[in-house]
Amino acid sequence: MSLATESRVAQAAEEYRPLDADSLPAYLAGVDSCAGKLGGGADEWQVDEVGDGNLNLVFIVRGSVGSLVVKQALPYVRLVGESWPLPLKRAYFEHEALITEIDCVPELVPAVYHYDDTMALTVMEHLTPHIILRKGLIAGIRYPNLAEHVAEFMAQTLFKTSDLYLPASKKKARNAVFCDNIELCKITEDLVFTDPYRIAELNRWTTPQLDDMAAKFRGDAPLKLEAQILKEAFMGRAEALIHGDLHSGSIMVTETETKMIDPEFAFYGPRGFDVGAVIGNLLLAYFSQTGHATADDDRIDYGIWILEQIGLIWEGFRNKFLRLWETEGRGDIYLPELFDDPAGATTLAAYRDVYMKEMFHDSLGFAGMKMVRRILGLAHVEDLETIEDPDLRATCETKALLLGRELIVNRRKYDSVASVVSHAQKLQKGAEQ
Ligand code: SR1
Ligand code: MG
Repeated sequence: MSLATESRVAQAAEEYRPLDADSLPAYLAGVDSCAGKLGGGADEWQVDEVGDGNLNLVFIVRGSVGSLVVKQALPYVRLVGESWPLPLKRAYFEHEALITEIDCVPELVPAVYHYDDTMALTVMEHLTPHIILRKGLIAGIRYPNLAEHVAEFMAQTLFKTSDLYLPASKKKARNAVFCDNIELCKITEDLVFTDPYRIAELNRWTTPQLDDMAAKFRGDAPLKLEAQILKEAFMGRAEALIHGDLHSGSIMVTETETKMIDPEFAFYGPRGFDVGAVIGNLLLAYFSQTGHATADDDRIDYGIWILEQIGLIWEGFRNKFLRLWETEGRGDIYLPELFDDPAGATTLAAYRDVYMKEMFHDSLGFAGMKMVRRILGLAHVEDLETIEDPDLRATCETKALLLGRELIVNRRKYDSVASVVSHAQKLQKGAEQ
């Protein structure tokens, strides 16, 4: 732990206190930038605790003039309780990541009004009438700008924090800052890359329906080998500042707007991890659609819409990333004069091709890991959990597990999203069961 971090942690231990609906107004009244946004006096502000995530407190505060959101870290994992302590310094990394993202794509992240290191608290723009994308996908809502926005967010943040854009000294310095986000990385290392492949106390799944499948996964040598390779990539490849938890619960939407939230898991890791999180969660949404069908809507068309978004997101991301490379590639890793010779253009095209193909395969592997962990690990997703009939839920989950495994083990065989989509559709129709 760095000295700066140590002193921050020590100070936080002395003065930190979790806020609640009674104490928050007095706190905000002392912060001019926030009090002004709310308007009126603290006694008029309405506070609602709305946090439904796994880790933190989240409040919406409404005043006569405006509203805002307060997110405060708790010293433990909210989902599990005080038996699982978690350092408050994650609020620092979340704020650092947020301001980096704001530099890259201000229109795609919430504005930050105030940050308090000691209280592990950030005050942000209240996104309204936005809803969590995951809830929109469960409700069967289409978002015409989603793919474009998600692709833009990932291309800008993953390119502009990489060696293709930053001088090596700056990139290494930023990497050093985020290296200390150890405990949140460890959550991912355990919950995504390890626990679903072993007997672990916190694992859970739809039982008894998936008991055999869970056991099979724990004994599946090719699957465990590739999971291990992907875990090493996650732990060792400091390619860009990744959001680190870019699932559909970390994206807020209206029909026209999209905002990426909650980057507390951010660190310098493999670019494909964010892309994979998006793809994996859309695939989970896809396989859950049968579970949300009604007499009026079999959700087949909506499932097709979800699959189309995966293609649009990958292609949009790829094109935007390559365009940024062409127009703003100035980092120490990339010297255009190296490609000035007669064969240069071909060599550069080949390099870009290898770069994007590797990122595509990484993304598919991470997508698969994200799918498996949400069905066999601790933290599940509402898309599947809200399917009340356990047999129907297990049927959806089985298809998702089969595709997850396929993407992990055979990711290098796929050369396009179309081939992934076609495999997903075959599984959905039961052709390969
Ligand atoms: C114990 S935290 C469980 C999960 O919640 C977060 O959103 C991350 O995805 C983490 O793995
Ligand atoms: Mg979160």
